[in-house]
Amino acid sequence: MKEIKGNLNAKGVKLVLVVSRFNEFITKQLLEGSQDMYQRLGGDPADLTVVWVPGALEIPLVAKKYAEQSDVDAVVALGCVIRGATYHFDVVAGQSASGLMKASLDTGKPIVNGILTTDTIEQATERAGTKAGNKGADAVMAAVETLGAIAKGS
Ligand code: INI
Repeated sequence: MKEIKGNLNAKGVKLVLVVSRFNEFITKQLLEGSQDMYQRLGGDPADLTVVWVPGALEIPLVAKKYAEQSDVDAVVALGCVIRGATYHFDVVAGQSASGLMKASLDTGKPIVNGILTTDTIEQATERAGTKAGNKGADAVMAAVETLGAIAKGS
C-alpha cells in the first residue's frame, strides 16, 4: 500500500495572500494569523506576497492571475462575508467560493478558500483569532499540506 501525506513544511514555498479590504477589521486578523502560521511552518517572509483587493468578489480573478505565474506555488484567499451586513450574502459568498475553486482547478495550483462566511460579526470575530481559532492560519496550513500532497503525486 502506498499512502501519501503532504507535510507541513513551508520552507521554499512561494505563497500569495489575496486579502479583501471589505470588513477589514476582520480580514486584518486573518492576515496576521496567516503570516504567523507561514513563518511557524518555516516559510521565509521574502517568499510571501500580500495583495489587497476591494471585496470577496474581486478575489478569484486576482488569485487566478497570481497562481498563473511560474514563481508562485500557492494562493490563499482571505475575506469576510457577513450575512447580517448584506442582503446579497448568498451571491457574494457563493460566487467567491466557486470562483476560487474554478481558478484552482484551472491553474492546477492550490488556491485555498480562507473567506469567512458567517451570520454575525460575533461569529466572524470568533474565527479570526479568538475562540474558534484563526481561519487564515488554517488556510495557510491547508495550502502547504496540499502542495506537499501534489508534489509527491507528480
Ligand atoms: N464583500 C465582502 O468581501 N464581504 C461582504 O460582506 C460584502 N457585502 O456585504 O456585500 C462584500 N461586498 C463587496 C463585493 O465583494 C465587491 O467588492 C463589490 O460588489 C464590487 O464588485
